Amino acid sequence: MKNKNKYYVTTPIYYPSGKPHLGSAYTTIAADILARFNKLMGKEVFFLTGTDEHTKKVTDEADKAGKEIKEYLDHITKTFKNSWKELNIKYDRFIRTSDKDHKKLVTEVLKKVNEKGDIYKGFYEGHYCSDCEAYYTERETPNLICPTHEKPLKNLKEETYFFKLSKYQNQLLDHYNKNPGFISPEHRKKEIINRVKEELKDLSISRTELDWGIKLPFDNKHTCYVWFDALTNYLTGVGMLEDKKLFNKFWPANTHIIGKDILWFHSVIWPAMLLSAEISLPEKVFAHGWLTLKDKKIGKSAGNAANLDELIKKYGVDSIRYFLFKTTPFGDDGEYSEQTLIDRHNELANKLGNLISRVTSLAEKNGIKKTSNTLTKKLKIKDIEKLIQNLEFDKALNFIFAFIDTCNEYVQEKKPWETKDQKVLYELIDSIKAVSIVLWPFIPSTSEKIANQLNFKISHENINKPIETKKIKKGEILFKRIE
Ligand code: ME8
Repeated sequence: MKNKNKYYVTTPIYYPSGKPHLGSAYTTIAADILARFNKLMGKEVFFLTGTDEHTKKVTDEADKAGKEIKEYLDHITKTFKNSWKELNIKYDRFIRTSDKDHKKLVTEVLKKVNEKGDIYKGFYEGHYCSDCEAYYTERETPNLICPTHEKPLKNLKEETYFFKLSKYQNQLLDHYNKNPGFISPEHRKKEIINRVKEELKDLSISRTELDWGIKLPFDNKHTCYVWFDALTNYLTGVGMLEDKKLFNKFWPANTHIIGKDILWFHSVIWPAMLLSAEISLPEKVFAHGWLTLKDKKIGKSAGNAANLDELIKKYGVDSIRYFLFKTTPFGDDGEYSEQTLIDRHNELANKLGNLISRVTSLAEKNGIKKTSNTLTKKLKIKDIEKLIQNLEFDKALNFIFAFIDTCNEYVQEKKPWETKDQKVLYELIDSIKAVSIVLWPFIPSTSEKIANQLNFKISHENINKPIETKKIKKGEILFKRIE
């Protein structure tokens, strides 16, 4: 039976061929928002992220750096962990595909799929992008240039093992049909379904030219295709091999969050692998849009324009988190600009920061008196919760900030600096409490500062439970305006 009290969310596992950047941070923060939100709703949460290490790019980068692969990987995974810590990401496991349990599980899955008769030996000839680690047909890319990386594709000719992806065409279509929420957003779902209906080719899942990776258990001259290896991380990460109890509690995953560039792998190849291995399918695959710079996907090459460490230093984590999810609907592409980031930061200062500093300084001076709070009724909690659950983060933030505007207008209208009305000040303090709790998934460290200052606990039941604090102290300035 379906366990509604648990929530398992994943990010893609990133190629550790360079430091994390604003694009990888985008997905990881989104997963963190969902993990925190579901925790707040009282669910038991498991949040998985990590690195996808068996890619040729890793060996190239290690060579360039003059390091052994392991030394290079240990160093770069540390930079990922550091960045996630800086960004206040609270994952439960950081999986590396070089982890022992993962290699063992990939071997098990390969054996199972092979025993099922879904793997056969053949010969592959076609085009490959080693940055996407993906095969392309001439129909998809008539100019033989990778549509994502804009680099020439490599011509591959080799003996390979194929996975019988074509066999699962009808089962996949049936699954999409019966589970309309499986692929999101809607317009991307249509594209995938049309492609699957048109044709599903068997997938080459091994390479003889590459040594770096996991060997096929039935032919050790072949190295497992990096995507077959990587997708399996979602099972290893939640203990399929080493912790059955954990696995039984959390699998199937509730939400795989990914970028639109890797939707095919997650909505077609991954479920087909699971069908073949007779493992239940995840509930939802959500493909978000790209952060772009001059209309190009931000990546390592974006350089300093979107350097994560610099941005964190300059604007603070919560301004970045807020900016990323307030500016663009999560499913769409969004053009990055530092000016927009500054505008968002100032919005936090002018709206939230201003409300808190005015109200707490008046409450410190005049005191507060408990009363029933009519103001918080205007905070549309149920709508906000539904929007977050649907990954409509920008809309949820619009609702929350509309309420902050209402609170600021209430201050103007009631003029507590003249009336010294302790009941009005109580209503405002109690509303700040409610708003800080719903903002916690988005800007956790700010919410926690407010909770410390006003002495309440961040919990779902406290959204509507009247605040008991009697003495209010004005705190530090939360966001300094940038001119
Ligand atoms: O694809 N905007 O790893 P990867 C938004 N290892 N999101 C972006 C982005 C941008 N400009 N740039 C990157 C891989 N991303 C595989 C995944 S999963 C089993 C294996 C995010 O390092 C986005 O989520 O290329 C994208 O899907 C992911 O980083 C790709 O990271």
